[in-house]
Formats: sequence, C-alpha cells, structure tokens
Amino acid sequence: MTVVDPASPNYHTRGNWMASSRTGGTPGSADHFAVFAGRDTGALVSGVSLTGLSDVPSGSAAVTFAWSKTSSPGIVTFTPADADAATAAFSQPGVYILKLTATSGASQVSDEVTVHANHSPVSWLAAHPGIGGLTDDFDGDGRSHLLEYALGTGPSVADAGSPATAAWENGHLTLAWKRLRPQAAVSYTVQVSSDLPLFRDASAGEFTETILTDDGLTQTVKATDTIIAGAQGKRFVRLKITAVP
Ligand SMILES: [Ca+2]
Repeated sequence: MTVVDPASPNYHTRGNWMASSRTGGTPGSADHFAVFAGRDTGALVSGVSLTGLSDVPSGSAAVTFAWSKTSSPGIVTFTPADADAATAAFSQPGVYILKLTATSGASQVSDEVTVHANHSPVSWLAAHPGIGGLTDDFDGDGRSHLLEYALGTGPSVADAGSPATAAWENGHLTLAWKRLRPQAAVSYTVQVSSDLPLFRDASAGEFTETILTDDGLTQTVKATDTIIAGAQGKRFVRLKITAVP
C-alpha cells in the first residue's frame, strides 16, 4: 500500500515527522503551537531531569522556554530555567507543580508537570542533625535510621509495634506497610519462607500489590499472596528494606 499526502510529499522522510497533540494532522506539519512539560514523576530532592517537548507549525518564530513553579512547598532551582531540557532541585520534600512556558513571537503556550520529591537517605539525615548515621537508632525503638527513613517515621519518636502488618484475608496471607513513593533511594522486597529461618525474595507475580493510601509522598501498600493458605505447608512472610546506592 502506498499513502501519498500531497500537502507533504516528504512525509516519509525521517525528521519530517513531529509530535502531534491531536489526530488528523498532516505529517511534517504541526497544525498548532503546543508544549508538553513531561509526565508526572517521583524524584529525589537533589534533582530530577525535566524534558519538555514542543510542537511548532512550520514558519513560526523561534521558540523560547521558561520553567517556573505553580505550586510548591519549598524552593525550586531550575538549571537552566530557559531551556526545554533542564533539571529541577528542591529545598524540601513535597508535591511540586512545575510549569513550562513556550513562546514563539506573540504566541505563548504552557503545560504543567507534577513532581513528588522525597529525601534521599543522605538528605534525610541532614534534615535531622545530631541523630547519628543510618545504622544508628536515636530514639531506641529498634528501628535503624534507614528503616525510619524508608517507613516515613520519625527518628526522635519511639514507634511501637511492627512496621509491617501481616494478616489473613479470604485464605490468603497479606503484608501491609508504609513506604516512600517510588524513585526514593530505597527498595522494598517481600520475602517468603516455608522453612525458617531461610527466606527468599518472592518471585515476580507471587504476590499482587495494592496501593491502599497515597498522600503524595508516602503510600500504604498491601501485598497479597497468590497461594491459598493451607494448599501447602507452613508459609512465612517478611519485608526486606534495602538502601539503593
Ligand atoms: Ca522512631
């Protein structure tokens, strides 16, 4: 099959295609000026890469870009603030709404992106001066500072009980815990055992994951065992938390 677009005879040439924000356009020819600030993402406060995209009708004036903040619990530093590709660093954790404005002649368009910025273990320690290092336990509650960071709990307030809650639901074992939103510098792995004390990481698909709550920075997540309890011998479950270098 041969498709010919008389309005754009070079449509088949690499480089003549443009991102389009709507269907029905002509290849190689943007029908209106548009900008995309990128997909919402998790990040560390130390910085995140932003990649803006723009769609510009041929013959338009040169495009300039400007990053700014729409909603922000802290200070945002853009490097540089006048390019579609930039990095943003944050003065504190929080949910930030950033805006990319593109200007071409008298035309101006903008788009927003939401960034969920969390501490890294290092910046978390810096925000809690005097408590020691990641392996210390300042409040003596049995949780190292790495665990306090990963669970979103306070290093100066003794926490009671287990940070992960095991339960029995409709014949399936479940484990629920609070975690930082993805892209924080820590990983959470469900481990299983049928023969204590030996545990192994759960296989892909062995547990299904449900997010119960999400406040923008932390989530409560529940992992449900796909195996029906009683269909095999004993089964134990636990949570492993590891710092991601
Ligand atoms: Ca604590």
